Amino acid sequence: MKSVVILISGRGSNMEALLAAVARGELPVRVAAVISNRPDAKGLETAAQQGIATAVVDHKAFAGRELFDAAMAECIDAHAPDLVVLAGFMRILSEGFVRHYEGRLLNIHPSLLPSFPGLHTHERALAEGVRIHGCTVHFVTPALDHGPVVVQAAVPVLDGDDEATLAARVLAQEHVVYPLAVRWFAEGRLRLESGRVLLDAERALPAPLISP
Ligand code: NHR
Ligand code: GAR
Repeated sequence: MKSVVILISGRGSNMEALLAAVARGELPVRVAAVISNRPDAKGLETAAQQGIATAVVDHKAFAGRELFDAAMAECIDAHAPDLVVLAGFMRILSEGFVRHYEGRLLNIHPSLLPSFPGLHTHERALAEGVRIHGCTVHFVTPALDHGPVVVQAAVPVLDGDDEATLAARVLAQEHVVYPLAVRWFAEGRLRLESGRVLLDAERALPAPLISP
């Protein structure tokens, strides 16, 4: 069974959705650890209550991003995971870190990428007046929120929505698609090849060099 390390920064509801899917037998992975860059992340308590190993790598304790990323990578690699999952993780990761986990690092972003990369996505979607919003699971590449898309879920923007109501509608979909994407990876059905996402793609065997 594949093992997963989940990185969080706060509430951890996406982490909870993943753990719940594992508990229901719908997600065949072993969650090796939950790691936060913030010591006060609520999700750490939730994970510990469920018997999952937790760790904190506090970005404030490091002089720069590269040093933080190196410490984070060391903490992750101690668990030798097959997959690293960003679940509301709020620190931009350096190119070296991202390359180290190429093809085994997923993120969920609260917009329909490539619209609204970065922060404050719901506020910006409301300000733009879009009628459809949503979330995106993507492989992480060095270009922030521009990695190859695995799956997206769309929701309507309704009259009278504010940031909170819109965020809640999107979050409910995040909790559906993230366990789905991680499951595809766990089952060996999802991979990144030459920068493209492949789902259920059988590699054709090379034709044998035998003449009749
Ligand atoms: N790193 C790389 N290289 N590529 C991506 O696609 C990444 C990434 C790191 C995180 C998640 C992302 C999101 O889904 C993610 C994708 C944090 C910021 C940010 O500006 C932006 C996007 C995302 C995560 N962070 C501030 C920073 O200076 C700090 C903000 C805070 O601490 O609250 O790192 O949206
Ligand atoms: C989620 O909406 C996630 O998509 C978003 O933050 C929320 C975290 O909630 N992620 C980002 O904005 C990354 N920059 P959670 O901690 O309850 O999963």
